[in-house]
Amino acid sequence: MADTKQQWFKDAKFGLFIHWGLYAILAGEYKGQKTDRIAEWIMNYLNIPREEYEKLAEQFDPVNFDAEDIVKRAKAWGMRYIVFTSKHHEGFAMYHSECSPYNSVDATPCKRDILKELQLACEKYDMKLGLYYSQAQDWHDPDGYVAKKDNSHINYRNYLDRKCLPQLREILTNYGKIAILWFDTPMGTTPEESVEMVKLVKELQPECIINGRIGNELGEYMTTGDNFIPRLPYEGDWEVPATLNDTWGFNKDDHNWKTPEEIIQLLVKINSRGGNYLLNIGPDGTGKVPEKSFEILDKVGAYVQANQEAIFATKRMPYEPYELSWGVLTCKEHRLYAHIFRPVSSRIQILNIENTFKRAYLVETGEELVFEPGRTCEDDAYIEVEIPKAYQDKAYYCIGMEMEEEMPVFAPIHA
Ligand code: FHN
Repeated sequence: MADTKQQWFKDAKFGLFIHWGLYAILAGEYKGQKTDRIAEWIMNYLNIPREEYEKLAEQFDPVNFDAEDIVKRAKAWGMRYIVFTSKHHEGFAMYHSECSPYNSVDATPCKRDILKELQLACEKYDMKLGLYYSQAQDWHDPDGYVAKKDNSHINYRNYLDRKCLPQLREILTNYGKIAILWFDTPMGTTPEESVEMVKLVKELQPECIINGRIGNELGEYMTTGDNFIPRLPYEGDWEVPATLNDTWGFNKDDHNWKTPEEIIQLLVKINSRGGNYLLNIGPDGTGKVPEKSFEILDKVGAYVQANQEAIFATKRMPYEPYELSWGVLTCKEHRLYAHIFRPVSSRIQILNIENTFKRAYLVETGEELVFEPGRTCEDDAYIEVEIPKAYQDKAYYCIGMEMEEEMPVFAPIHA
């Protein structure tokens, strides 16, 4: 069972992923050719030669990037950590790297160390900072892996010694406390090579958590597939990396945004099953985050803030019901929470929680609610909670219930 042994990660529940690199300048289109796939893969999908692609760095002048603004907003949305792409598969470092001039300071007119800006903003607003680093795929380095292409000629060892390991050392040395090292697509990385990376991370920052995509089962928590939610509550520490539309990097033609309501439901569903939701934004080539992302996240943030106690530090539901026709349950210690996503009429009923209920209340206001525990003719325990008149045609609110006994942490749900 994956265990980070770090309470902050177990309690965090909601984080912000930021995918940003040179691909944002192309925004899904190169020389009139578009990609309708994830836009940060444009170099790979459209077979853009390395010498052509790297010229994008000369255009990198993100006048609209404001690290503080993003961090402040993430805080307001209730997010507890940020994971930023220090180097994605394209190979471009978004910080001042000594071991490769292909970076946001040396190769650009703006000469900005983006990671430093983000680090300072995170420190100022007390936000945990994690770093994404593409350890195997590097489409710029002749010895890095390139997915979907022939890799028989590469000398991965060479790339590890020249670029990957030295860059990991840099990002773990020059940018303060790093909460997570977020590896991705290990490709042909051997167990020994993954161990080298783990050792380096832990030598430099013993408390830095390593995600599941280090590969070779060496991660300290499970990273699910992109946008993939386990069907049932899942044991241990885990996280779902997810998009707001269909891309990570900015794509000007991707307007397939999820609604705020969908995102709230996904967040609570993931929390109810025991996981964290790492939700992405992709700034454009100038560093501006799409307005639509803000619009969605402002609404999600309003729900999260109003119902914080029913989200943060919750535990996975130990047994059914996890979901009901009107919404999803979360729990922690002596409390059970009913997140209501569809209007219910005058009451809700929750079956099968064997406990003594002491109190029911509206989480956002603290208003006490009338409740009645009982047993069905089949002798199943239930609790019924009366919905106040003003809420009877509403959705997206939460009811808290206090119980005599703590919810058990574990029950053999996969039996
Ligand atoms: O290939 C990457 C992709 O571009 C993106 O970074 C996601 C985020 O989880 N990870 C890989 C695909 O799973």
